[in-house]
Amino acid sequence: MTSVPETGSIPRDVRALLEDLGVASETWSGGAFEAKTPVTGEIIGRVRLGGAADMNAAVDAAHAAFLTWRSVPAPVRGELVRLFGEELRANKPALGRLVTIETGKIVSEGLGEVQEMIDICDFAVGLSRQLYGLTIASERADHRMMEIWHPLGVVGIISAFNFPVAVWAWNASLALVCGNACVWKPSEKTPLTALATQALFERAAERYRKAGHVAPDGLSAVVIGAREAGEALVDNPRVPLVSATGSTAMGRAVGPRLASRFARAILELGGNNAAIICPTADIDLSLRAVAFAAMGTAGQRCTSLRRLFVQNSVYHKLVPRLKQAYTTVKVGNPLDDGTLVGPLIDEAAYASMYKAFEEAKASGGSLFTGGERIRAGVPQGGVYVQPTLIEMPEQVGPVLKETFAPILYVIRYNDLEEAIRLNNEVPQGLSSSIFTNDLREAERFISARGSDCGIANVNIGPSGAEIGGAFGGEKETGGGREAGSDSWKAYMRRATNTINYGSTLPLAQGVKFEV
Ligand code: UN1
Repeated sequence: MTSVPETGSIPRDVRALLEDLGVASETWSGGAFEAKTPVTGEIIGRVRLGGAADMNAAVDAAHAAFLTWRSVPAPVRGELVRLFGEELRANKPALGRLVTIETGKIVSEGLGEVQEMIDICDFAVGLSRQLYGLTIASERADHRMMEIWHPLGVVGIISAFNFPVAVWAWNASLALVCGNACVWKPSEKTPLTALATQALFERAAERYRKAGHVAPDGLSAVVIGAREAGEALVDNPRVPLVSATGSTAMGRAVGPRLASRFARAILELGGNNAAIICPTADIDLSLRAVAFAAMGTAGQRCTSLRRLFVQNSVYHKLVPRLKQAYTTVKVGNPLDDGTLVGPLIDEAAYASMYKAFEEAKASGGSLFTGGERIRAGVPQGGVYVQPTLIEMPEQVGPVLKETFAPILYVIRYNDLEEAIRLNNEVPQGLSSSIFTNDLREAERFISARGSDCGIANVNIGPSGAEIGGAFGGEKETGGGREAGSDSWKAYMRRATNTINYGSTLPLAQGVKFEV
C-alpha cells in the first residue's frame, strides 16, 4: 500500500508541503534552475541561482548581524535555537517528507534527518549555558590566569545533497549559540529543503523578536548557488570559518583556499568505511547492521559501509545470508511503505557505480548479486539500482575509493591484525566497526593500535551516528569534527587572560627588568 499520492502528483505534493512550511513562492518558482526529485525525475521547483554578488551580499549582512549578535548573552542566544527546535518539532512530518522527495531517502530516514536537527538544537540549547573555559594556576603571586571563548564571526556552511538539512543544523545550531552568524550554500541538488529550513528559522526568529529579543536580519542566510557562489563564500575575508561537507575532491579545492587566507576549515569529506566480522560475532545482529549500513540510504551516506572483512571461519554463516538479503531487499519508491532502498540521486551517480563495478570485476572481483539498473516496478524517471555485493580477492582498485552508491566489497581474512591493517589501508578515515563478543578483540580495535578512523564502533555499523559525539574523520576525510562533545570550540576563538590583582609586577620565567 502506498501511503502517498501517485508518483505523478509529486510536484503538487511538493507545492502543498512548501506552502505548509511557509516558504515564499517566489523563492521556489519562476527561477531558471530546475529542482528535480530523484524519485521520478520530475521538476519540483524552479529556483534562482545566486552568484558571487549574492553570496558577498549575504556575508556582508551576516557580518553586520554578527556585530550585534555577539553581545547577546549566550543563554539568550540559546532561546532562538530552542524556538527553532520547536518549529522543527511542529513541522517534522512535512519537512521529513520533503527530504524524502528531494533526496530519495526512505520516509523513516527523512523523518530521522529532521529528528537529528531537533536533537542538535536541544544539544545546542544546553550548550548555550556552558561554553566554559578553564582557570589555570598562575606561577606569579596575586595573578589569575583563565581562558574565555568568544564568538568568531560569520560561519560559512557548505552542505551535500545526502543530508541536505541535518548537517547544516549541526553547524548552524552550534554556531548561533556560540554567537556567530551563518551563511549557507546547500547542494544545488537539494535547494527546496534548504529554503524550507530557512523559512522555519525565520519563523523562529520572528517569535524570538516578538518575545522582546534581538535577532538581527541576515543572522542566518541561505544562498542557493553553484560553484561560483561556493567560491565566493570560501574566499570572502569576512568568513573566518567554513564548514564544508562533500567529496574529497571538493575538500581539496576548498581546504587550500581557506588555508591561503588563514581561515579555519571544518572538512567532512569522503569515507570508505569498513566492518570486521570476527569469529565470535553475533551473526543475526551483524547481518542487520551490515544490511542497513551498506544498503540504507542507497549507499549514499558518507558513513555507508563499503568494505566488509569476514573471518574465514564465519564466512559461510554470514555471506550466504547477506546475499539473500541483497536479492530480497525492497528497492523502489522511497515514499512507499516497505521500501528500504530508494533511488540514486542522479544518472551521474549510476555512472560512477557502474564504473566501480566494472573496475572491481577487472580487478578479480566476483559478483554475488546486484549491479543491474531496475526498470520494472519502480517509478520511471528515477535511477533505481539493485544493491551490489562483490567478493574481492584483495583490497585493490575501486575498493580503495569512495563510490557513493550501494556497492559492498567483501574480503576474507584470517587474523585480526590483518583485518585492522586492511581497515586502515585506505586514504579515507571516517568510520569503522568491529563485530565480536571477544573483549580483547573489541578493545584492540578501538585502541591506539586499532582503527585509525574518527569513529570506531563495536557491534554497531559505521553509519547512523548520534549527535552527542563528535562527528568526523581523519586522513582524506579532512579531520573536521562537528556536532557533539566539544566540537563547539571550532566555532569560537579562545582568548587567554592573565589578571594581576597585586601591586607588584613579577615577570614570568623570573625575568628581571627594573627601570
Ligand atoms: C553524512 O553522510 O554526511 O552518522 C552524514 C550518520 C548520520 C550522518 C551522516 N548521522 O550516518
